[in-house]
Amino acid sequence: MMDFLARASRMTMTLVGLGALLLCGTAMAQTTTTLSSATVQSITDDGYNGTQASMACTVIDASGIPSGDTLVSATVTTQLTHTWLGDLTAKLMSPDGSVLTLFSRPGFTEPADDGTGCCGDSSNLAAANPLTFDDSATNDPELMGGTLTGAQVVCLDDGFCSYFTNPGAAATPPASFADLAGEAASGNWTLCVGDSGGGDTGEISGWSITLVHEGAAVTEPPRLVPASSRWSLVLLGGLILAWVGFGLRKH
Ligand SMILES: [Ca+2]
Ligand SMILES: [Ca+2]
Ligand SMILES: [Ca+2]
Repeated sequence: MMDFLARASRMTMTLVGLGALLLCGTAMAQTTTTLSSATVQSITDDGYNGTQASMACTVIDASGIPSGDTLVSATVTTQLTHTWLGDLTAKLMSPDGSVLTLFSRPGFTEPADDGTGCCGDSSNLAAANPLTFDDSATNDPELMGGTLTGAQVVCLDDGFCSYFTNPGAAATPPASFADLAGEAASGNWTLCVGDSGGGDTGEISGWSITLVHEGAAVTEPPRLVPASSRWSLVLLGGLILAWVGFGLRKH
């Protein structure tokens, strides 16, 4: 008899718990949005001086994401066409105004983020061989092209197509995509590329960004149970009473 009552009590508690979950819910969905730009923007040869104004920039409009959503994580894929990649510095500007340097003049330890000094890696970048920047990647972009000779193309000829971010002499934070977590996801994301050495030229051929974002946590207020569910609860209650009664008669 005691065993039966204990089982009945446990079942009742379980049903009460399930009912509470059905009546009060917490909503916080994560969404992944990938947006791309096919805008071609030529990069001024040897024009970089450390300012955004001295860089070629193209914008991805992410205003379709709800304005209250915050960023969880991001990755960027660049399509750059350029010889002598060591000329280049690439930066991502967030809608909130943060500047994340993806890479800074690979192969050259620049004394400052101002375009002075010379020279980085001589390998090439091609739009047909896009590069992905991702916190979980294992390749350092400062070593980009380091195993290639002459005019070989990164990713195509060395298989190194994914990199983490390395700001070099550029100001931090942010130093990684993780440092942008909690910022607004909605708005304009901008890729800018500057060139710090004369003679080799190129362009931004396109790029894309993948944004993982989430809305604010919302605890929904308790709801009145709809009429159809009320009849289900009455039926369930009746079944429990019948089961308990049957158990009592048996004992
Ligand atoms: Ca460097
Ligand atoms: Ca090289
Ligand atoms: Ca150049």
